[in-house]
Amino acid sequence: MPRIIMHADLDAFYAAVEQREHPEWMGKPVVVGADPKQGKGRGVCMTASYEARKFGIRSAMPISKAYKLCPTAIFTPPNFPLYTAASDAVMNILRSYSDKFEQVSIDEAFIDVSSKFSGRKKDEIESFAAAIKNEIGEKEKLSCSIGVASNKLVAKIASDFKKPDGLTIVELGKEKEFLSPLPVRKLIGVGEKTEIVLKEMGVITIGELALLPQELMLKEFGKSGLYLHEAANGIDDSEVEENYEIKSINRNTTFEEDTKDESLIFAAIDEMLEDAHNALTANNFCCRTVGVRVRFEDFETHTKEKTLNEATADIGTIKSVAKKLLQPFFSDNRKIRQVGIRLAHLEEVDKKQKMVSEYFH
Ligand code: TTP
Ligand code: MG
Repeated sequence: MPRIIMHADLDAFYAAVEQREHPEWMGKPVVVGADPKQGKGRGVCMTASYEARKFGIRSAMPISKAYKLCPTAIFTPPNFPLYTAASDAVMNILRSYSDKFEQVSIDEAFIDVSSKFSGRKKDEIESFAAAIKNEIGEKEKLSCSIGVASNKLVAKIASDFKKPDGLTIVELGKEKEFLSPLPVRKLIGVGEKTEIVLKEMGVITIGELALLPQELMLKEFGKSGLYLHEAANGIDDSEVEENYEIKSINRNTTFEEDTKDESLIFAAIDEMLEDAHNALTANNFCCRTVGVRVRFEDFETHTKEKTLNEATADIGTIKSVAKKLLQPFFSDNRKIRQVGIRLAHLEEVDKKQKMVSEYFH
């Protein structure tokens, strides 16, 4: 079955967070990075708002050069805790729309949403992606660009196609046509060196690269030549998979009004656990630790966790552990403002099964 994959990438991420935190910077050139010290500072730009990009300022550019291009820009040092928190919130939104989720960097992720559609109607896909963009805009006040395609390779290039605030859908069967006019550099794996070699071979666009015979690519670039050949032809079978680096799955719910209503609180916990459990099983994981987090009306926050003897992916077990952990909080007089859950010590189910079968054979 052909898949529907989306790639979302936040626009001018660090700079956009800074503009959100300093509304007076909205609409102005903002550069996040080193202190330019009147053009004599060292270090580089991490990113620049789109207003600053109009002056030619780019990521990785020396800050002294950025200062020369636009001395009146707002130069600000990075505030990583702020970016991490914004990233986590956005990733949770993206995850909530997906069957499978894979975070690629602080501001981009792939989601596999194949099961959300019965066909591949463009307007349905468009409104689904628009809903994601809307939620990120409403809740996090950030804008992103989304690319949609039948594979990760094309979806990623599509998200970069119309930035900022873009939405590009590449229809099934049109992958090659979409890639064809773009420069080879857009393909992951084509760096400066490969670009130069290809140029010497007379190849500038992905379409031209696609025409080179497989044998020639193998001869020129070895194994990666075969990858490049497939990529240029819009072929990529790699799955969207939860990053193996992830250590835990966390979810939080803030109530509209602070509450002591046990059924309301348990319902929120159940919903978050089911959502986290979906993420867990979609990626073939089980967990050993189940945790809950309670924030009272005065913002005092408590966490409780239980580590099980054996990893589990059983939703019943996970729910009953969480409920037991939560129970003592109800004897407190204060109302609850926010509850959260955490599944941690994640293990890959396959790995565990493999170990077991190796042990028995
Ligand atoms: P990008 O997604 O590459 O860039 P961006 O989000 O700023 O702009 P856009 O996607 O709209 O083109 O990178 C995400 C963040 O990573 C960026 O905001 C800052 C950081 N970053 C660096 O610190 N150094 C770099 O060289 C790059 C490219 C990014
Ligand atoms: Mg980005």
